Amino acid sequence: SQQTRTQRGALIVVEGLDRAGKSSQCEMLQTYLKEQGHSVKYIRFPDRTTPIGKLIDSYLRGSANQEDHAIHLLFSANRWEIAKSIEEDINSGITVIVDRYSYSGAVYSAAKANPTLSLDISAEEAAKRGGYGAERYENETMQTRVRELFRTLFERQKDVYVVDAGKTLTEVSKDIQNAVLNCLACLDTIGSLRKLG
Ligand code: 2DT
Ligand code: MG
Repeated sequence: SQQTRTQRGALIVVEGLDRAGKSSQCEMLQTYLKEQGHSVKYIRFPDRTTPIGKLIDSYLRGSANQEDHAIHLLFSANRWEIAKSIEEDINSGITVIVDRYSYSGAVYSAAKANPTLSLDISAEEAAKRGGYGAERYENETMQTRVRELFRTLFERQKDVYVVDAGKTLTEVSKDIQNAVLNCLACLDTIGSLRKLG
């Protein structure tokens, strides 16, 4: 007998700022898709109902503290707790709307971090430096793609200082020194403002 294959459901991730209207839009989208005859589920992260979710909830409400890395991993673990059931739903033809996912995980954690230096170099300049090496990721396709993604990720990020790494060793190290001195000066200013109350 021939088995009918279920059409796989879609995973629809909705990301954005607090108060952007994500939850309302997710609800409306869910209603709409149901009217169109789709099987739909709407879930959100953090899922505050699980044991890990309860820890996250008390952190967000300010009633408990967590070390920055620990809370980052708890958010991530919270997604792993639910991942299996999302996969099962999608495989059984249910479309799953997700209110926040790993992009929020990356962006909200990065927003708390210290300034970052990104050493940027073009594929051509890099190639002039005597090949890529022999390890798994050291080939032109991968390097070009990774560079593109770094650039897109850092483009609008104010706390990422992009250094042109195509210059000479001394020039690049001067640029890095200046960036770091700026950053230390900023921390100094913030420090004295804090002391003033
Ligand atoms: P809600 O207001 O949408 O419940 O989110 N957050 C969320 C993180 O910092 N990391 C994550 O991985 C996720 C999913 C964004 C509560 C807050 O939790 C933040 C806002
Ligand atoms: Mg919120």
